[in-house]
Amino acid sequence: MADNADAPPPPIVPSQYAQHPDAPLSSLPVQLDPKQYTAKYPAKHLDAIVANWRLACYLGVAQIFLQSNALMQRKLTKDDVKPRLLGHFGTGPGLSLAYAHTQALIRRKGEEEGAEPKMIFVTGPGHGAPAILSPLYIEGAISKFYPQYPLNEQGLEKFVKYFSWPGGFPSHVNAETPGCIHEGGELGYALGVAYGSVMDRPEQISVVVVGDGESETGPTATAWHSHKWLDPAESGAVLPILHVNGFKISERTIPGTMDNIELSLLYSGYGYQVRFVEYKAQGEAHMGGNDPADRVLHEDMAASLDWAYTEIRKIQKAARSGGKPIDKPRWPMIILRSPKGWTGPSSEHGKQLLNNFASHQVPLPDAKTDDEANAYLERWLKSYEADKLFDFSEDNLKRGTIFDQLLYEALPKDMERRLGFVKETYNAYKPLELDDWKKYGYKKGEDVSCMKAIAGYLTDVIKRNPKDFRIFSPDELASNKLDGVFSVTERNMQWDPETAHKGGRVTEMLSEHSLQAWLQGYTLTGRHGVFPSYEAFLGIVATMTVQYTKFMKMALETNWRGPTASLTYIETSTWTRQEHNGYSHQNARSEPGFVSTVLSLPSQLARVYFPSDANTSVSVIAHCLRSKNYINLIVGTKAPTPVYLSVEEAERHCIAGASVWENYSVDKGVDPDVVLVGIGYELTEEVVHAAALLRKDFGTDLRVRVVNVVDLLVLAPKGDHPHALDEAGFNSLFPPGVPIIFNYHGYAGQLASLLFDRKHSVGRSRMRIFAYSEQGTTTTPFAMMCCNNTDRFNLAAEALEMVTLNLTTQHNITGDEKRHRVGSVVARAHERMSFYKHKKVVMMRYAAETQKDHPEIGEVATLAEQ
Ligand SMILES: Cc1ncc(C[n+]2csc(CCOP(=O)(O)OP(=O)(O)O)c2C)c(N)n1
Repeated sequence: MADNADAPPPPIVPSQYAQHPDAPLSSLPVQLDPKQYTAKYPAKHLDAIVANWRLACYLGVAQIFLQSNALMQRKLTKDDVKPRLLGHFGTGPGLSLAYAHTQALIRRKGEEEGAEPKMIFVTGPGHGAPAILSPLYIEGAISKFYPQYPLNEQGLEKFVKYFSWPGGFPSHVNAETPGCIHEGGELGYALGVAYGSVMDRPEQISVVVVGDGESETGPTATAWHSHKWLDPAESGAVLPILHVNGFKISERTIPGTMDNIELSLLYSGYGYQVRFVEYKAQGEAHMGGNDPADRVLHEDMAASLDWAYTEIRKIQKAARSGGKPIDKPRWPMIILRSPKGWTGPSSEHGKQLLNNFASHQVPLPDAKTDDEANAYLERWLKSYEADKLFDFSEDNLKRGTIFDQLLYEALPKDMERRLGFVKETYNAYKPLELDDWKKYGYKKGEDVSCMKAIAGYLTDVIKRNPKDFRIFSPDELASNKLDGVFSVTERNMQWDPETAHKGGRVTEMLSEHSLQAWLQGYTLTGRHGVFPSYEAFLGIVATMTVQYTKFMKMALETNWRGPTASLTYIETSTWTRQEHNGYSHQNARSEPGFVSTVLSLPSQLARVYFPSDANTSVSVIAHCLRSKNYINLIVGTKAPTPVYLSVEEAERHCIAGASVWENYSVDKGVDPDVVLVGIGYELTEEVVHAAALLRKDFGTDLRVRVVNVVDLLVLAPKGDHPHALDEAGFNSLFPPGVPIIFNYHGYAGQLASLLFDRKHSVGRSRMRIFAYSEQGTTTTPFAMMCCNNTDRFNLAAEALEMVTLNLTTQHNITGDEKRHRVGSVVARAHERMSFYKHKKVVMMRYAAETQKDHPEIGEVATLAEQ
């Protein structure tokens, strides 16, 4: 197995360019004669594509501008124009073009092959929502999912008006958009999402439009490599369309400054065959999508999609027919060069609109207030000749539409294949086959790595779910001690002969962005995955997670999307055990960081777990894999550590989310003078040791309760989170008036913000929080604790101080009890506190002199006398 390689790696597989080492650069872009392809279709088919496109462009402009008169059956007035002109036009015609041609391709291939292929459409420039909503309305998907917008005159008026209108469709594609599988606000991850959506779906092709501005983002730049993790035998294909309209909001794009040779070199280097489809002006451009150059481009686009489809099928056939898969297949891609603001007004008051960033958003912003602009808008809308594409005859209305039948000649016949209807985009969830986690538990007292315990469970998940579950990991599976899964699976990199074509479930790329995007695409189309990572670096995907959660929240608010598996992150190699990698790897995720990120999500969707041993770890991962529609974050340690709880105890503890650890508390934790709370494995271990120190010194005179919190959000304010403790539950763990010391793995602020609203049941002055405080260096594990004041000596000293202050001011302790207990604790408190502080200094000195922790530190904490 690759992980235990005892032989040198196989030689690098030569690229296909190696067969033509002397080929001139100009031969890199794919050459084809569009007529050869389009001659095969009836002329009506191309007319139908053009009609779909022009109508979609019209409806797109209408959505941006009109609150009434959507059909333009009377003269346009300023009153017809919306008060707020929202949405983006510039990218629209290119997007609608790609959409119309994808639908037409499905139709053609269905006619040729007998069954229409299954495709998904992913819109990178999600700000161009009107351009996608329009064809969705034409194909019937809007009316299916939103019966308030029927395919009749009133429905269309309403559909146009309610774009970017309170209560209507938002300005960016999102979960409310049929067929959509990504949040279209934050640019950059459409390409990766498209790749995730086809993994383990051999029959599926996802067409994705990537904006040329979007292509400048880090997530997109890295996602071009995604095909290297796509085995054409087990997975489908992605057809990227890079939309080079040359401009972003107010600047040229990088691809917009590159010639065809430069672009071919770049994308050929990523491993693609590049086909250019270009708008080549023939004289002055007309508005309305009806100039000769438009028709030429349509022919080229149709032919190029046919070519791309054929190339995809060639690669898949070679891999699937039992013959020899093509090494390093060069997947097709299309670079579409179209002018920004295509089909729109070319200039206004001497200002260039067409082919300029000025048309990025709304080209005629004064259309409501200025007569000239309003008249220009009217000419523009009319230029699409949409009136020729409506058919209000009774026969047509009976068919359930108001659109000319010509339009349907370029749409998939099978409704389920129309891009807004594809089931995989909205209702494909199937639960995993999962075994009872308790079979994967450990004996109390054993030393077991929490991550190895999780890997043990995941191994079984992989065996039971060979096609629906993947691990997306940034090159750290072995380092994170999750490599036990390699007993049943492999990595999945297709350019490495050692891991190609083996059905591996481990998808490892050193790009957290790509992993996140793949996981999203994979999950939103019905499958399951986990994302383990070094704790220090998961924050890289924080904004993507936030965007994804927005998608999920809105998905839950639609009544037509089914559930999706939760996204489950496993953060390990935490700051507490990054003493060897040093300060750069010591992050509990700086604010705003990953725990903070998850805590800031809509609370009903967020879950944060800090398992405290191997058994709680297995219980938590099993729970997370069963869950739906959440963002689960598990933060755990990877070093072998004692199993504190039996399987049964772990189950009870995880159900409660937090409980008293009686075995480490005085008198089972009854009637405590102080509560020590551990959250996170190492932090809990220090709590257990601090309790042991106090017990050793004070016996039962000082009543210490140890609490562990495994489910962080039990501490959330009541009513804020489904897991939040109610007041009785909170008081049960933290009796009123008793000092509490939290030893928390994350940042103090995270915990403080959860506890802030507990003012009634708590009284915050009796709490102290010790947590990671950005102190660290290359040192020993215990010295890391000391740097952050989360060590046992500090906790014991702090506990004693709080108890002393509390006991000396409590007036209800009287008589013998006062003389005995208070006297014996308080009288010795100062001397013991000084000793603990001294001991800490001794331990730090020992670490500095020997590069190891004092042997006493590693001793197993003693159980309380029972
Ligand atoms: C990550 C991110 N940064 C910035 C923006 C703001 N923004 C919205 S549209 C846009 C320009 C996009 O250009 P491009 O991808 O080429 O799309 P198109 O020109 O087709 O509209 C920008 C920068 C964003 N949405 N996401």
